[in-house]
Amino acid sequence: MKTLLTGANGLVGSTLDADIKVSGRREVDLRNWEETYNLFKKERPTHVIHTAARVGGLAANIHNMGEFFYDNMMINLNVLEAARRTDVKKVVSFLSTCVFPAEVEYPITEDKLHEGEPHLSNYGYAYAKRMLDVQARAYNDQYGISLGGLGFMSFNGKYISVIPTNIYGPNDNFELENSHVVPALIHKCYLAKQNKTDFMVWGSGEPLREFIYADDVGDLTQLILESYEDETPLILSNSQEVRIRDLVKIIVEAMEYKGRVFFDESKPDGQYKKSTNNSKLQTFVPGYRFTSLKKGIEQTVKWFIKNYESCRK
Ligand code: GFB
Repeated sequence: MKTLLTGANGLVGSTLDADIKVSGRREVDLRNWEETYNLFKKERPTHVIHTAARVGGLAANIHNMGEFFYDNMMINLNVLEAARRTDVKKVVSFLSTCVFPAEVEYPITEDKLHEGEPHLSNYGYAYAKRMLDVQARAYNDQYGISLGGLGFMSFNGKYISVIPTNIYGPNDNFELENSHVVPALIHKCYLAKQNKTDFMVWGSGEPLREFIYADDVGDLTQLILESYEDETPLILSNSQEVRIRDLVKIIVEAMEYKGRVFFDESKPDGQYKKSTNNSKLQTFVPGYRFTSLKKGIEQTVKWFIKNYESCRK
């Protein structure tokens, strides 16, 4: 197995090991077909973990809908097509539970992926990521397992989509405005403590989210690359839901912040919830021990304070 990892310096990418690590646009701009195809022709990987994407939190998605659609469409079209043309045996690509329909019967299961419009706050990103699943299915159908001339099975590659819930952990983007809720609030709480100011949280604090620790996503991804034989998508979640206001309590405790917390209801709440059913994952990895939110947040806060000067923010 010769593995190529895209997005190697990202939140999930930094938890994974690979023979070839591609870190960011400056190295290879995956929106550019020539650059992407040359990379695959030169490196000839047998397996690909495709984590590279244009990502961001609620505000970034709302304010850059067109760019999130275009960049992710181009990156995914190029990576899967270059993989196909260079006979890659298996590609594991990443979606996110925000791509599921906004109006859906909860809990979410994999088969509901295309059953209606996604939430408006993730529109561009969600449809681009859905098309990644469509591309994977279309490629599996045309280029996947086929009966060779003499009735021998010939295997021409498998394209799999994994669908994690909100991921958090070390090496995240802690930028105040455009990052996801966990890194944004860790950074804001840190500054409120440093500057002895109030800790401002967006929205009502009522929405519900499921968070999965990046290291757990890394573990599961390695297992999926090695032994997940099904072609249908797989939700990566621990199905443990938390209200944003309770997440805030965990961050305040981990940061030992003693000041006041305010909820700024002029800021968006986004989707109310994205509750998942992870029974398919439980069947694949029975009894997998997920990192608890409390422990994951403590480790991320420790990492952030230690790497404050150099981390993405
Ligand atoms: O993580 P987040 O930006 O994305 O926000 P989504 C989650 C929730 O946290 C929302 C609240 O209800 C926000 O109102 N929140 C409170 C904050 N304070 C803050 C803050 O300071 N910053 C942020 N960012 N949120 C994303 C999708 O949706 O989920 C992405 O837009 C991706 O495409 C990601 O799928 C996993 O969970 O709402």
